Amino acid sequence: MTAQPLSKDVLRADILRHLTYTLGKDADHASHYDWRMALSFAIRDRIVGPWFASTRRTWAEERKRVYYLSMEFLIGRILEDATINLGLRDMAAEVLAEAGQDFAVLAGEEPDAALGNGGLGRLAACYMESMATVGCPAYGYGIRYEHGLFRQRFEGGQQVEAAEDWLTQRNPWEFERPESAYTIGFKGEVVEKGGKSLWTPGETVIASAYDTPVVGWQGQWANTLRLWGAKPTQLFDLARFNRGDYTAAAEPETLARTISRVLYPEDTTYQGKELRLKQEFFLTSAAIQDILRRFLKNHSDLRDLPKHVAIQMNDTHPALAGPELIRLLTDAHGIAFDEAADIAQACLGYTNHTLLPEALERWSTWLVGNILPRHMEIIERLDQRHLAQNPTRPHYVGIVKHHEVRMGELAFVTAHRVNGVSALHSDLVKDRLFPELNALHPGRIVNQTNGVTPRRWLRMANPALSSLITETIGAGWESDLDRLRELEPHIEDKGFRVAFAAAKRANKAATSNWIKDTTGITVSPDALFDVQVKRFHEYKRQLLNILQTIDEWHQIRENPNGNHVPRVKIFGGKAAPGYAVAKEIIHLINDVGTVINNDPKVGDLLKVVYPANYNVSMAERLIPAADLSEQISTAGKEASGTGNMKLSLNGALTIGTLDGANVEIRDEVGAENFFLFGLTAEEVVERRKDVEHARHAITASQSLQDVLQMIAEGRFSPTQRDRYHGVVDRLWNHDYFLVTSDYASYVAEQGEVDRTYRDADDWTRKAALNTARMGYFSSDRAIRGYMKDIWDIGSAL
Ligand code: NBG
Repeated sequence: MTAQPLSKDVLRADILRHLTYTLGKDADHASHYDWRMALSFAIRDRIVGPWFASTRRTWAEERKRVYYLSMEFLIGRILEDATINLGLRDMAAEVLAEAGQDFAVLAGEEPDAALGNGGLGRLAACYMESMATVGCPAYGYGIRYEHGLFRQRFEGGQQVEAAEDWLTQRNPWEFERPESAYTIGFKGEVVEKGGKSLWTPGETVIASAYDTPVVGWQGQWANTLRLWGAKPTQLFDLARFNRGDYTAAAEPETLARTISRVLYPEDTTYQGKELRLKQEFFLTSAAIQDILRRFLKNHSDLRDLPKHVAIQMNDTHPALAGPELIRLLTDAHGIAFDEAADIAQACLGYTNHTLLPEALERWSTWLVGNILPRHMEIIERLDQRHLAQNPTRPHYVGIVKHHEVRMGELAFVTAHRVNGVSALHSDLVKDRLFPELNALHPGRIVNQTNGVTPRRWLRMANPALSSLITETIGAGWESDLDRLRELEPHIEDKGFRVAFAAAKRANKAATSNWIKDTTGITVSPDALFDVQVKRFHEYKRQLLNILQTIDEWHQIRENPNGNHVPRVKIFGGKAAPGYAVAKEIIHLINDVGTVINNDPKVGDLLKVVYPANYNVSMAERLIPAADLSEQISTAGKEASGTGNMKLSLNGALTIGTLDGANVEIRDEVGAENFFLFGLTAEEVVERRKDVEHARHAITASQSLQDVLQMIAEGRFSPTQRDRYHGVVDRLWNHDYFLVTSDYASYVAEQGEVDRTYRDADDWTRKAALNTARMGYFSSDRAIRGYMKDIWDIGSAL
């Protein structure tokens, strides 16, 4: 099953063969691009063996498969990750060096596959890699967006978005499968005939498959990520063309392709746009049709479906999976409605990723009825059936209410398991989001705390620390992350701590150079690297961080000879294009940075760095260089976080609230190795009951008054002094996310961070303990949890 051993000669020959015959290039004239493509094809060749072997075994042993339905897969680059998983990284580098090429340079030129916005999409990518590593037979189903998440740049400190174009270059990782295509219908009408409902769609498009193999650690197993591209059912209107109507002739094609053209850039707000609903159904219908076709190849009784099929809905975006499966079971295969609903439920699981009310999808019944008339009928019938089965259901609970289809309730009712993504979040899903449904269905809601893949996020991103770990505890921790605990006794050795600190220092030095190259800002690798990288959202409170930065600047100016710990404040992240408040915070951070970075009184004591266009590749660069991880969301708002796990795993200490997985991270690494501050989720609810909470918090803190005063005066926007009046006004009057209430304890805890950092050896001990105790947060553990508690599936390895 493992990848065949490969000699250097064979790899070299493969690369040259691809250069010559796949790219049509003579080695003497080949560009970086050509070499990267040739290398990628040669690596892909080595994945095909394990991929075929895995597929054959799954068929032969009639194994159950997991189908992971997700509107987002935030993959990043593939080349280096796949090469490392195959154990070919060093060999590939040597072969290329002999040809005068640098592996790292070539790998660094691969565009990120940015088919996702943030946490939800990156989690899906980690889970695909872990399912391949632990030998869980699985398909990921998603959309092959032509344009992934927008590219961000700053103009005058403000975010400007541009289209992203990863597919303008050839994508060497995918196999186009024109033969795997399904018709997806929209609109039209439903007619009753002989007790049967017949839906005749008014519009159709083709969903056409593109397969990317995903190989696990050491090439022992590989699964498929199947992304659907939209194509027209009718290619070209020749009659119109012949009449001279050239633009109109291409119209059907343009319209169809729109469906897989672009990823919606909102991660936590839902817009109710028709095209988005069409995208969701496009993915879901293609996936369900594909699942049934595969099942029916060697089974005939659809009642056995749950024995062979587990379908996971990644958030509510694919929540039409239930209605679509029921529709096909009833309308196309003649199964009675109730039985079809039971079969669907036994197959389906639903993961909730957020409690934010603005993120919960609710489609108007008018829109659903218009775009998917048959599904609207099925949804209403499911709602009635649920009420009939649960007569005590309160009148205000249900799938269809106030002329809206509530996708959360739909997903809950159609699934046999519903899960949250951290212990705290799962409790809140029970108590705050679905209390009534939880009472009717005790035990349906379970927890699966998120995880991250240590192959990409430690082994690949942090070779310096990875080598030290392997030297210290031996190989194999990459697929058995609990083994990091074996580091603990070594942390008491001075020699180990020196080596640990040296690895961090090397990462910081490399990142300092990169910061200089990308932003022009000079930073010292000896300063404390304080990192907040994530999407911009009010609840994540980048604003709190920049307020504290202003306070720090103020302290330095007031007392330039004080005992200040030099810091580099590093920000990274994008705001949804329509999210004005988040964009204003981005602008403020850049404005504050301009003032601080050019203040001669400050020098190396404080820098603010915000490189544009944060993405997976930038995360791989920044996370290994971080000393401090900012996880400062308003408690009760961050479902889990996964960046928090990556940073701690790479030896950063966290400053954070008791929110999401921070709670469990702190339990694992030890309270003494974590900087805790702020209100708890329960205190947050209490605090909001005081309508004057912000006024009370501000008047109690001289430092906060000073900071707000400086912003209001225009100290950071001298050319437009009132630029941030809105920001200051909101803090005084509408501080829903309790920035002001948590300010004082945050600033105090940052002081504790400084005191700890001054004792470099103690800091290193704490950092190393973070790494050693993060084994629990491997996505392998998370996937094994899903396999056991939700999917009821065994490993094939
Ligand atoms: C995000 C949450 C994060 C969580 C990830 C993955 C969405 C809608 N939600 O806290 O905000 O870590 O999902 O579960 O992206």
